[in-house]
Amino acid sequence: MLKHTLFFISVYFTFLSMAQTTELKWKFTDPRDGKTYDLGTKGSVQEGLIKNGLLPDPFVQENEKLFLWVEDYRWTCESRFFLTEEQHEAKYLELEFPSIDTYAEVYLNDSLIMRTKNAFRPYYKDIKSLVKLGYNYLRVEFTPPVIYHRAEYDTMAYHLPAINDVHEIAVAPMVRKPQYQFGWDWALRINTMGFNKPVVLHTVNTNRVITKNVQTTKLEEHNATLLLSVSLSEDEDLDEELFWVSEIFGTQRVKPVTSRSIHREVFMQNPKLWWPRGHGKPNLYTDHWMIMRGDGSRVAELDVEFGVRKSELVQQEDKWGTSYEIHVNNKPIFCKGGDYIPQDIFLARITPEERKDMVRIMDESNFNMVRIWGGGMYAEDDFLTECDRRGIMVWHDLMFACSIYPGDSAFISNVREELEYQVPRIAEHASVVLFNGNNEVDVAWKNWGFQIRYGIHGKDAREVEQNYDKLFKELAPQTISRFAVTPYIHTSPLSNWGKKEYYDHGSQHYWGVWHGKDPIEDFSKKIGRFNAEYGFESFPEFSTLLAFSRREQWDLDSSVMKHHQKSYVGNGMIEKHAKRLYGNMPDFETFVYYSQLTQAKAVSMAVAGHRIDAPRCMGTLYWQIDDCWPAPSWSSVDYFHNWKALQYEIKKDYENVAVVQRIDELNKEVYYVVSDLDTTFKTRVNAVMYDFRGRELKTESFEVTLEPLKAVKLFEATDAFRHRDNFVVYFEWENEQHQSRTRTFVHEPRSYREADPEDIEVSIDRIDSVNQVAFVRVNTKKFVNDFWLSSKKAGLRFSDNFIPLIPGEHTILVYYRDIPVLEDFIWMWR
Ligand code: BMA
Repeated sequence: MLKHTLFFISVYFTFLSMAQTTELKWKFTDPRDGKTYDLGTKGSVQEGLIKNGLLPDPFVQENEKLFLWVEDYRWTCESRFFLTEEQHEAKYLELEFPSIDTYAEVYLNDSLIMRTKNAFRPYYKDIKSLVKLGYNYLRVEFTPPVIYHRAEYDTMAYHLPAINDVHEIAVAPMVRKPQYQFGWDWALRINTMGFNKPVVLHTVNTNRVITKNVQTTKLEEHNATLLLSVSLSEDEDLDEELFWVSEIFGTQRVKPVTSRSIHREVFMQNPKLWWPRGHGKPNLYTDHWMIMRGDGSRVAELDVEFGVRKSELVQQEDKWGTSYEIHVNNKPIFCKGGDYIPQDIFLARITPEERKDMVRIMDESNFNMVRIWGGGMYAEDDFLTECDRRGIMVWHDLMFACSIYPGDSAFISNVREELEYQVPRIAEHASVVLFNGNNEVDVAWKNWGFQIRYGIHGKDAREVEQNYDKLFKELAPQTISRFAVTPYIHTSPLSNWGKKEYYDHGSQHYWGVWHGKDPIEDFSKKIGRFNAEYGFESFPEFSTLLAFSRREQWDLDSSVMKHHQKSYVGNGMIEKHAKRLYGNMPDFETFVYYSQLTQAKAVSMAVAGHRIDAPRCMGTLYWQIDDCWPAPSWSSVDYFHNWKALQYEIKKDYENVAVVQRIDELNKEVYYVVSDLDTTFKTRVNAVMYDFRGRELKTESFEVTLEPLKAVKLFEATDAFRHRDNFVVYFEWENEQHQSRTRTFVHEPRSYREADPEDIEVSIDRIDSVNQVAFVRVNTKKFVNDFWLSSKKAGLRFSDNFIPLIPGEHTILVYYRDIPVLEDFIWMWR
């Protein structure tokens, strides 16, 4: 009998204001033979199967296919915990499931205590009256979404469109769990079941704080009004009058709002405002709060970090159409960044360090905004805190994407509970400047032919539209306004791509090149008022390819390569554009290299176009920053955080004061200086032009006065030398912090003879083992374009890459964890 199986539990005691927190350890049972295995404190049954050697790594080869059967069974997880007398006597004994995935029945000592149906919210249960001294047993029975919804699915009047759900029973929209785990055009399908976070037992004498929140409700020239709030996990018998003690704001009498929430309004004179990166300091305050009863007993005690700022989404009719601008503290901000997806198909194994590293990469690459895309997971606090501290604004989608969602009362109330938890938690972060209801749900219904494809007409179609309004125009904004002053928009994009006038109104996802047949140069020409998505795919570097394929499979037609390409458009699109830009690709390695160059060029063209177009265009977020497994995709850094060519290019394109290259209407290359600064800024831009033999041809110097959000044209490539074709132009300037910045472009209308291997000598010049930097010297006898230094070993970072090298000596800094040797490196050029 299962319940008699003895389990070990690992118990971590954390003493925090008298609280004991115990992370439960789980076992799971294989439904095929009844054998039990360790799961650990968190994770899915799929991860448990991998850990116990019952299934292989799903990322490798086509192993994903070996996981599909898991969804054909119900799964049981069990745990046992021991209660001491002291714990048993605690005032609250609470079980917390921070993110249980998704449909589960929870039994405590064989009695059903909870049914769960939403992985986006925590579940709590006060078990004080249900537990006994000594051992207690927990059993959780998971039902996969396809089984849970099967009967309903079979009798539905129409199926809810869910184009990315690859299962024949496509139920993704009905299920409140990350939508990409049902399959996506950059993700494998692994529909996890289990615990995204450890399940904890709290034995505490004071109620627990679930969310804390600080909202800047009013911002005037020299002062701000803030609303502070705290919500508790259990109903509490609160006094009519409580005392709120704050290190910053002093002590104040407050009245509870409900038996679980307490608010306090405070005023601040001359607050130090939180500013996005590049516009000032991201000032934050730290405070310690204590909420007490009249008799001195504590209701809550906590540390908080908050920022004072106001954010607005401004949409106004203007001479071009309708604007879409983020204003922070009354200043319009040009937003630069990308779209973020979950960093793994298995949420439980993404570490805080990996999330923080991703924010660090954004910071290093001069982002001031990241969009948390709606088909994934609500951002973790550690990610958002890192954004707060680095001044990276967050545009946060609610978790709905590319499907049609139900609107029945059970679904609505399920989402309401999710938002009541997520909104105050997320809105507390100063970095969060915008909530967006969904990704592409509105545009999908209006433009993707769902009505015909899914046979949704007449009253069914009206129901779809009513459901949309209920969810995204009533429930979401109403719930958000109860907890936050953060602006809300019901969808992104507001305007479809395609017709010319579409680009003049609101937000835009420009997919004309990838999903349409637009030429690649259209990236710099079809510009929305705020470009929240646009992108191009590439293949990851060789060490990443080796993580899932064998060398002999390095062929676009090998079934493993096809398997890892999840976009219906496929590798042909990459090949087509790469070939046009760079010529024939003799082998797979060259294809990988060209794919990255093509992607970098495509996105860079777009960014230059967007920045030059300011203030008509006020935002650029490319699709997509990261990956959830090793595979070709639109990402700029791969699953292992290796930078693709695009990431190096983006870093240069996103400088506050940047020299960018625009492809104009006549496909000419034109160089501009752009600035995001709030004030007029004067600088000198020096341009030195070399021929491919490294001879200096010409030097020019430009005194530029950069008005906020106005680009200054420097010159056209063809004007520089009417009689010469190929040349390199090296720009040098100072930014607003008097730091020297450089950027090199190659004007290459004519093909040239590529340097031979013997023309290039690569050596490790010096190792600085204190700072863990290797200085790699590259000596070239001939001109080398787009020189790419990569490593067979993963985990190296390079100061720059994919760069043109004029004949001579060049140094690339390589940041390492394990000292690299020359044999680790691979280099490519063209
Ligand atoms: C947009 C995104 C994603 C998708 C990407 C590439 O639609 O919102 O849904 O992965 O395009 O097709």
